[in-house]
Amino acid sequence: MASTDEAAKKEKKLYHTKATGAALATVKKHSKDDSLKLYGSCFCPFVQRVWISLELKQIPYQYIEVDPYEKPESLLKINPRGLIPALKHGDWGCYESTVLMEYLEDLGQGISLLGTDPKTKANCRLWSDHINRSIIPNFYKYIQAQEADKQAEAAVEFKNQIMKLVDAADATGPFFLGKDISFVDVQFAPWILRLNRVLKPYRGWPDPEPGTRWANWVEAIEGNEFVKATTSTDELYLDSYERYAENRPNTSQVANAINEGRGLP
Ligand SMILES: N[C@@H](CCC(=O)N[C@@H](CS)C(=O)NCC(=O)O)C(=O)O
Repeated sequence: MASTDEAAKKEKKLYHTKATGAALATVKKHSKDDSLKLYGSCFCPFVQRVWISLELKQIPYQYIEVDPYEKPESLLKINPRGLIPALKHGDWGCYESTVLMEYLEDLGQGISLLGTDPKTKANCRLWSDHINRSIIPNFYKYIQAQEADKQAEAAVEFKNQIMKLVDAADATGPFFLGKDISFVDVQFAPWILRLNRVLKPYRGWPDPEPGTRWANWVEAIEGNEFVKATTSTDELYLDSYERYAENRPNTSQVANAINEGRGLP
């Protein structure tokens, strides 16, 4: 009985509203006013995609931490749906992480993540679509599943969708197109980071088998300096995702969409 009482009393962990570790240092470096503003939250993987792109390209920007569940007016003005990431460039604003990554690419500043070859670009867009449509929704299905059989089913599907991407990647790697990080890697990186920090503790997600193509990819993402610069300490992710792992009501628009069998918002 005591253990049930303890469980009932267990304090619910909430999402964080301030970056920690290396990500906090980056936030501080980018706190000054700039014509390019990224509205984001420290725990959000969709934001992290855009944030990594800015860091990789070394484009000057201002990082503005917002709580997307409080939906401040400054965010709603850019994105009436109140989702982050949102980008403001001068008087113009836009949202949707993939669209924003393409926008930064089109600015033509810093390194290019898509390159110039039309066929390579089309291939990257194809696999970016696979990440958005088939990998990410299965990440949430897996973390939100409560019954053991549903979790096992979701784990298989999630892994299968990842392996399709691994099979489509350059054979040597370690990144999707070869030795350099590019668009598809950045699209996937935030969820790769959350395998070890979220799916492992909450669902027992296994470490990749050493020496495999998949293991080398994960290692390369974890070791990239610009990915690291946008990553908080492990506790921030563990706490922020407890509400997904418990599938608490009204966790987020993403969680609702998954529970209702819809695509990502
Ligand atoms: N499809 C969007 C998804 C963005 C998204 O769902 N962001 C979450 C935070 S990780 C959010 O803003 N949630 C607010 C809410 O659920 O109301 C994108 O790629 O930018």
